Amino acid sequence: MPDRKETTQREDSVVLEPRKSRVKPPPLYRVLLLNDDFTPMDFVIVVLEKFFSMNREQATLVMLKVHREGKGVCGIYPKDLASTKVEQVSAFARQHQHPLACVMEENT
Ligand code: TYC
Repeated sequence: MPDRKETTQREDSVVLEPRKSRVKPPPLYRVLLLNDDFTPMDFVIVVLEKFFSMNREQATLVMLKVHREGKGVCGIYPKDLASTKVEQVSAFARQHQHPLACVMEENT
């Protein structure tokens, strides 16, 4: 049995048609920053630039959203990369003695 559906065209050439995949793609994860009363706004902007490749304007908008609404999405990644971002941001915040919290959640 051929692995894919075959169509025989005129002149006997054969086309392999695209077939529906039966596996679902792996889930993606949102990486979020949580608000607190102590981490300086400028530090949060630096985090967003350094770890999430945002420019100053994007970083400022996300920081202000977190400040006003309590949390905000920094990026959406496969599980391993999301987990690495959470670890990197948490370690960086700890080194600078800020309580900034970074978490991940499945992007359902
Ligand atoms: N709320 C902080 C302040 O007023 C700023 C802040 C923003 C802290 C975003 C954490 O994820 C955060 N200095």
